[in-house]
Amino acid sequence: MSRVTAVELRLVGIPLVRPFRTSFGEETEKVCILTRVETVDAHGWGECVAGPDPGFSEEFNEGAWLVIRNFLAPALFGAGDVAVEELDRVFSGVRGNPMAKAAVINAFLDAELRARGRSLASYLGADKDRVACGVSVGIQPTTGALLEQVDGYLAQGYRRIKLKIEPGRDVERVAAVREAYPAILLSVDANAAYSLDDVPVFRELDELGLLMVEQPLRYDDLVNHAKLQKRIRTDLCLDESIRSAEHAIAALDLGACRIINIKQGRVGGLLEGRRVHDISRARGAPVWCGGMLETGIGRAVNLALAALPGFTLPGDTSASSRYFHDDVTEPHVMEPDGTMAVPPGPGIGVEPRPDRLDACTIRAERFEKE
Ligand code: SMG
Ligand code: MG
Repeated sequence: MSRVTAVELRLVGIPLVRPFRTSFGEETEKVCILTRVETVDAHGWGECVAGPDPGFSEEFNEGAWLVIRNFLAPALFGAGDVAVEELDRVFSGVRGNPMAKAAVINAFLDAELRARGRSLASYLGADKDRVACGVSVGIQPTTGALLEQVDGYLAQGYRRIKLKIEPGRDVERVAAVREAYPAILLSVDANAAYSLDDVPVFRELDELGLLMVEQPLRYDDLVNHAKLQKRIRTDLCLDESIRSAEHAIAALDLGACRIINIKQGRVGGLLEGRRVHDISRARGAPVWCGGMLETGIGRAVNLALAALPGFTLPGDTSASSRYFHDDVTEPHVMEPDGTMAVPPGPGIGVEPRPDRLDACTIRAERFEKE
């Protein structure tokens, strides 16, 4: 329970170590909003997983900025003393916009936990202090370039390789990686680039022993995912389609997927992320922690969530070095055994380094309770 006195937003930009190409676009720089919430007791940090354009979801940086400035921050200021569990109610006047809400809810929770000296992982109910790491490999210009990158990541210790695919750059490339590495945990992510007409493609992928096929069909289409799942052996995993615990229940009950990629930022923050974990676990569905190329702030949040007991598959929680030469926090480092430490300190357990934060800030704005 605490009272919010100020909310600060920063749009930050950090170059990526290499371009990241998916079926819906390419990024060469990470540009996102960092949130800082001040309460009467402490301050906390959050990160919005929206990007510069509405390509992955309807939300995008400039829109999220306005939602926070015009609606979420005023609602927080008006709420007085609140507990993090009450924020769903405080924000009930704002439909959707889970990424904007997550950025504020997580920062508030961080402040609460810092004030109490309690780590996020312990608050959430984590049962481990290290998590297994996978890595997501963007679409490469050639199969040779893809094999080279996979090689490099496996040498570093990553425990699961996920290949981004799109029509025309799928079966042949995935088969080449499978041939080179017959025994690795291998999955693919289509980011909604296919339709039910592509069942033959998924039947061919069925022969390659994949851990899962992630989000093959439209971002909002549970029914056709259920139809596809009936026609192939490989487990489907949903990402874009799951934007709340209710979606997770619907997807699992419909048979639209057997595995869920939990991105807390996509479902409205840590508490909703934990709900998705809980309902999946109760239904026996494995979950894993997705990634949105987060800075060290969002990565610390993901590591804490990924330490919950239902996260039984390696996630897209890769080391800072996979994304940035110079992160905003101290880098999160992966050991050669392919695991990364969950920050043990109070709250999310990391702070932005002031010099780095200033260097990568594009714009900042501060709102105070009147
Ligand atoms: O954070 O390592 C990461 C990226 C993981 O592939 C990844 N994310 O659909 O799962 C996904 C994509 C979405 C990010 S595109 C900016
Ligand atoms: Mg995905």
